[in-house]
Amino acid sequence: MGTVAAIDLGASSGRVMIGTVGPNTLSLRAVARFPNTPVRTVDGLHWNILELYRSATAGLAAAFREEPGITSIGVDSWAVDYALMSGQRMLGQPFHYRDERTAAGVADTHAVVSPAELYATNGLQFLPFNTLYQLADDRHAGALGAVDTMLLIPDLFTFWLTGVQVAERTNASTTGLLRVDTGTWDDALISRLGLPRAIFPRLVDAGTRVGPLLPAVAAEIGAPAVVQVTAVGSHDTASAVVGVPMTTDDAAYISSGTWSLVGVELGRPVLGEAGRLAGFTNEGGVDGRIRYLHNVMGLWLLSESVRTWEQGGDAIALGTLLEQAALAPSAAVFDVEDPRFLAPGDMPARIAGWFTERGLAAPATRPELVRSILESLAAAYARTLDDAARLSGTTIRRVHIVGGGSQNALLCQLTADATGLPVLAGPVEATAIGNVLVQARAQRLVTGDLETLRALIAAAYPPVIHHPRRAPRTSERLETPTSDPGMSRNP
Ligand code: LFR
Repeated sequence: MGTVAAIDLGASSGRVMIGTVGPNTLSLRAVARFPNTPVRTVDGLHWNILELYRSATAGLAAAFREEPGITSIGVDSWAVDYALMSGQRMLGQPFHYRDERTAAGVADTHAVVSPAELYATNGLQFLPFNTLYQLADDRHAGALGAVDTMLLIPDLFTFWLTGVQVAERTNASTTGLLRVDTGTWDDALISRLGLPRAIFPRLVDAGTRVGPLLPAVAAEIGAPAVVQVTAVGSHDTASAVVGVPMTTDDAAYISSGTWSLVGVELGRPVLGEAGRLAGFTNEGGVDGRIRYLHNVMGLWLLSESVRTWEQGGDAIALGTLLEQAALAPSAAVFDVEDPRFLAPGDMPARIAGWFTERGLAAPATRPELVRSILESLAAAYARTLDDAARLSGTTIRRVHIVGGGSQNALLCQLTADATGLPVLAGPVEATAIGNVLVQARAQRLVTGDLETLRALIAAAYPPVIHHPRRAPRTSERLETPTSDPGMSRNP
């Protein structure tokens, strides 16, 4: 048995957790939680990355005070965003993916490579903030001149902790510049887009020991200098999927937080046009798995609504609001996928606008609006799972919800109702759990494949089951038989 520490940075908050792991043991405890509040300056929306690093290292210091025997640290965060480096120096503050600067980058990129051609090689769903579009904007702005390295956010933290610059592969797969077939940087695409090949660091897999802490960092956080930083599934969603306690191969997952990542795990990518048009991505998972999923807008709709109301001067008790929403009658459903909901802003007004533009009555009260958001999310989950099963030729008979949304009983129940399938809720900290377990395996505290790790999670954090309150809409809906026997869910 041994202990490791996970830094898990989400779009609205971060945490440092200590994980204790053995062949039959798994327990996590949080030692630090801190907000992640972006900052808008004249050039756009940025992450407050230094504040995040300060909070994370303060959390590590607390972790080592509590548990001096920690042997490894791993970092995960949201995907796609990056710092531009010149030697050891970070040039400017990383942009937030919700900054709207990338429209020109999308047009520039698609003028060179069509969306269909991109999908065939990188397998990625179109999201206007994918790294390749952001880099196109940097290139356009002349910001790449002095740059010798691009580091994705978790890789930046790993660099600050160890002095070693690498690109962890699951997160690199979200840049759009990695080939989905080989998992290597797409040199041809990089050159066609006029990007400097040299800025893309050496790729490493989750589980790689990147290096020991820099002596100065070890001293600052009170850690022994031998502590290793281990690459984990550094894309938070990759760690979250490791952390889904799937014990059967007919399970789908929803990683429900700021975003809802809805899909299945596959042994190999699905690259057809139908998948591209349905917005499905083939992101790289831990152990070479494929995360075949779609980004649904997520609880951002709710958190941004709450932020809007609070800015207006009202104190919002979210718990009470959710209780009232649970008692509210069934609400009208809107399309959560509408791009108008992507950028920060007055979400209640935008949602109302969606209804009124169609001559429909918008939710009249706050509980009704909350109910409408949750029902709309559940409807989008059901539609997306339907697509996932159809496009990948898999059968889905149960749905796991992990992350913050797993604690929202109303959302879980509405999802069970909308899909007609049992929803298995939890663990809430699936991402940190996935982070911890990949480190623990690299430290030989546990052995085995992802199924072995997930059995450990299922035993330590038994999910709460929400049964559908009515039969599936159609019995066949989520049960598309496998047409290609090679398309096995697990390799
Ligand atoms: C979730 C997530 C998604 C990614 C989005 C932007 O936190 O990492 O997987 O599409 O954030 O990076």
